[in-house]
Formats: sequence, C-alpha cells, structure tokens
Amino acid sequence: MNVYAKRRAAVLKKMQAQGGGVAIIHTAPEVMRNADADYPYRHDSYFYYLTGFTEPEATLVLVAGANEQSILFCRDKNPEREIWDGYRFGPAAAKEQFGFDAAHAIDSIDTVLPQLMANAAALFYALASDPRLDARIQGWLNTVRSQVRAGVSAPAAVFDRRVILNEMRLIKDADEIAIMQRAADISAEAHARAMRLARPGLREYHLEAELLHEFRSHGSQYPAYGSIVATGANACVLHYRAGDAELRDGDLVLIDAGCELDSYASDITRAFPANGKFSGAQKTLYEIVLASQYAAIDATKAGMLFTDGHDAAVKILAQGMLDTGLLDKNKVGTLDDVIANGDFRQFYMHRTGHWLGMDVHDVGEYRDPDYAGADKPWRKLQSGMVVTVEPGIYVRPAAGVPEAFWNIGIRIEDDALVTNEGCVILSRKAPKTVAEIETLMRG
Ligand SMILES: [Mn+2]
Repeated sequence: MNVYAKRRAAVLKKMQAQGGGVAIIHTAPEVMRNADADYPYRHDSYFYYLTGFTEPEATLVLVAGANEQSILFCRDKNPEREIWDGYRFGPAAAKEQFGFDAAHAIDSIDTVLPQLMANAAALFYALASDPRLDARIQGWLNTVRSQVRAGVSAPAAVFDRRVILNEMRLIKDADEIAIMQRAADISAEAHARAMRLARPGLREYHLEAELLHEFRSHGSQYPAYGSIVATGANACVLHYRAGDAELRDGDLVLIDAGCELDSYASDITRAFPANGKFSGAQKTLYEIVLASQYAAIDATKAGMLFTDGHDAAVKILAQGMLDTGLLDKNKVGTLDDVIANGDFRQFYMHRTGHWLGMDVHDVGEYRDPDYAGADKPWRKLQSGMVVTVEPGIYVRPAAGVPEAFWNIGIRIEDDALVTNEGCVILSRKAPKTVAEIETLMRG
C-alpha cells in the first residue's frame, strides 16, 4: 500500500468512528492571471496529501460505509487537449497507478456523486471554504433529497473534514520528513549562495535571482512563498518583497526565502551585512536575536507548550532591548515590566513560530484540541511536528531610540522537527553565527 493509500485508510477509520459517511476533497482550481495565461498551477494540499495526484480538475471521494471506497474523479483522456496541455492519466490509468478502488471522468461527477451520497450518514467536506463548492454540494444534496419518496435518505449531518486532516497533517510521517529535509537543504544552500554573491551595488532582485536559481536547479517546483530580500530599512517591513533597492555599503540584508519541493515547504530567514562584515551595532543586535533563537530552540521539544519557545525568546530579546537602550529603563521599568506590559513589541511584533508542512503556514490547531472547555490552553509539542523558530528585532527610527540602531532589521529563522529529546534543525546548513557568515562572505 502506498503512503497516500495508507493516509486514506486512516481518514476512513476516523470517519467510521464518527458514524461513517462520504468525504469530498477537491483539488485546487486553475486560476487565470491575464488573457490566456494561468498562474502556475498548484494542487490543493489536502487533496495531494491523500492522492499524490497533481492534475487539475480532480476530486477525491472517500466512502466510509459498510463497503469502504476511495474514488477519484479526474479529467478524461483527450488526445486533442493533450497535444496542447500535455499528458492526462484519465480515470483508468489513474485508478491503476494511484491505487484507487474506482475512478470516473470528472464530467460524470454530478451523476455519480449523488448516488454515493444516497443513504450516507454524514457528509465530510470543507465547510464555507469556497462559495462555488458550497453551491455544488447544495446541488448534489438536493438531488439526493429529491429521491426521498423512493426511500433514499440524505446525509443528516455535516462534519468539516479539515478537523480530521489537520490533525493528521500536523504530525509528519517519515516520508514527509525526508522531503522536508531535502527542501530545507536546498533552501539553506540558496541562502549561502546569496551570502557568497552579495556585495554593495547589487540590487535586491539580483539576490532573489540567485535564490530562484538554486531552488530550481535542485528540482524545487517553486518558491514556497514570495521571497523577501530586503536591504537596509526595507528589512523593517515585515512582508516586504524582493524589490529593486540597491545594496549599500553598511546595509544589513534580510532574506526570508524557502523553496517548495514535491509539495513541501521550507522557510528560512537570515540577515547578513552587504559588505561581508557586521558593524558594531549590527553585531550587537544580531547576537541578541541569535541568543533568543537558541533559547527558543532549547524550548522546542515534545512535551513543551507551543508558546514556550516564544516566551523564552521574548525574555532574551526584552533583556537585550534594555541592555542596549532600545528601551529606556527609566521609562519602562524592569524586565518583568517590559514583558508584562508588552513594551518589547515596539521592536518585536510577531510570534516566534508557526507550523510548517505542505503549506508554509501549515494547518493544525495551536490550542489543545482535546481540552473540552472554551478557554483552551496552548497545545503541547509532539514528536513529528515541524515548527519554525524565528525571533527578530526591527528598529524603526523613533524619538528616544539610539540612532546607531535605526533601520536595522534582523530575523533568524530555522525549521525544527520536534522529537522527544529536543528538535532536529532541518535548516542547519544555512550559515548562522557571525563567524560563519563573515567567513563565508570573505571566501
Ligand atoms: Mn516563517
């Protein structure tokens, strides 16, 4: 049984535990960019997780009844279209190749799906994720309901299938971990390449081009998200995209970029001096962020709370802000005051991590899903989760802030696989210490 079939079997088991029913998982639609040109096609992550099938216009149906079935709907063979757009499996070959119990042409879904839904206990689908999909579900349900006088019953309950799938996707299996390690290796090498080639006079897009070159030449299909290449003050804009600003002597350059490989994301951030040597002020802040990242990594292991890493990082960052005068002790008080009152948010305004997987901000609850009450505590990390660890400091010019630190933006981000003993840093090959970065850039 292939890994996708195993996952489908696991989903069917969970559906059975909820009384059985029919699950519907569409892949993503093709989206037009302009005129006849589409955006690069990217399948839906849930759909791929359960099928490994990458063609557009496809739907997976899981039937958890007395007779369990995995059924694929996909594009029919079409010699004419295949000349223009390329090979299509078609239902017969897809069934064979991907191990489904049955496969049908997508054009037949309006006829076949209501038959599968007839007398099913419940529907499992992604509620209110897409109005077009909701309308189609309504149509199929009404077709089933119209047969009620013939003794057919319609599903009486609807469950959000994402609840089952998010929990599964949150814990990565060996197959996924192997892919994520390769993705992180490629991205780490891309960061090293950008550092090696960086020098004053280049523009942000030159470094972006180097990242893309490294990603693509190692088989990555696309970047996992829009690459951030931000020089100087641009680094203080959290969602800045690589633009055309020139790297100036004395700038710090922040790169937040990761490739997607075989549907899995990597997500790495590094900051380095354009001229290869940290200034005193840059190094001071860099060492604070690095220390905070090590503290957060130490708190990243099974049994710790998701927020423990953030809290550990904030403690070090806030102390550093007091030590450097970014925060004025006479105004903000002690470390405890700074943390309690949130004064550190002037320079550190985001959280320290997020789940990582097929999506860069991957699915999964951050609160304990098993807690019955309303005020759910943060969830504990478990072996097999992958989380980013990404503290930072961003200093915008402001009255009372020492000018030496103005416009310095630093974030250090790694991808951590949680284990029972601690964590494995998947992105460990990206140079990180001041010495590593300066040595590489001198090279
Ligand atoms: Mn991130």
